Amino acid sequence: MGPRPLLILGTLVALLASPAAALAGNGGFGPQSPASPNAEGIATSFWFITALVLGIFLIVETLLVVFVVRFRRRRRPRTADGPQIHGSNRLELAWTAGPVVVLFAIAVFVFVKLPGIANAPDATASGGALEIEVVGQQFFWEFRYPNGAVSIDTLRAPAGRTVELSVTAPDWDVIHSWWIPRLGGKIDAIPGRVNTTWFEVEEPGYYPGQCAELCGLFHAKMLMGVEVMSAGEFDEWLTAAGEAQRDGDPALGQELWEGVCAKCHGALGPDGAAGGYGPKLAATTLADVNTLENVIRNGRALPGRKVMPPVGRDWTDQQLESLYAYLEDELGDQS
Ligand SMILES: [Cu+2]
Repeated sequence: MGPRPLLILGTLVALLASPAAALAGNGGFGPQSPASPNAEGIATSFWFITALVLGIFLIVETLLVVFVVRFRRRRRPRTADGPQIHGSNRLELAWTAGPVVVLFAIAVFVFVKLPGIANAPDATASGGALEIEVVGQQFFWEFRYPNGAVSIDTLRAPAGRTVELSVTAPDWDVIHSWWIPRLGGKIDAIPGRVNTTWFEVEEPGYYPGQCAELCGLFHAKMLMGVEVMSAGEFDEWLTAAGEAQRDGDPALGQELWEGVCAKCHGALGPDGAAGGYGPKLAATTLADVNTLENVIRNGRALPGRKVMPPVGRDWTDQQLESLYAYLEDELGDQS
């Protein structure tokens, strides 16, 4: 073998080795390991299509290389035409039927998988499905549980039970997208519209996600996650949170402050880091409950420019009380 074929062979081997690296783990282009049946359906479809695509790629590239070598010019003069070949019914039928079969296989596979991805299973066992409202806002996620409890950015859920999510955004806000990769596909949070999705997780743990629709300057701060606990732990938490939040709960207040206020305005206190957007809030401003409520409910606008969205227009009084309770605790400690 001369130097040129060696070079070609070397390049080929290198190219064939690279998909292995690309496919390895979550650092590659594969989906994250699924933890819910709908995510499982998405991942299986992904790998089915990937296998077909890689197979076709190998066949096409191998043929290409074989033809390049076999039908190379050799000693024919540059100006001479190669042999003229016309028509081959069998070949033409094959390259028409082949892609049809491949596309049909993909369509059938996906349509078989789709109901298991889109529809939550009928939850007759274990107390039926748990329904949670998910509201996407600039720049946080709010979760409302059946007993009135609220949490911010971390959705808590029981293991082994179907959780159905109604995903939306308030009228004055923009479109966001709910996405916990290990628990299913993306679902848009659209102002004035309710989309539904679901998950069911067996393993307690934390499943991180992120807003998947560019929704403004602090889009990247819309991180969220699902904290899955055992059914007993979850029931305990939900009951306790529901009761505590009725009269203002500093724990929820902290979630509200950190999830809603601090992302733009920075941490509390003179030593706290400044926010990336919006002024750092002075303790005196935060202690003035009336001003605070007005800004939270109505936002702030300068002529022709929206400065701050009305983040808490839909908040319950309990949510405001919770925020005040937290601020009171914190600011009291600092003075
Ligand atoms: Cu968003």
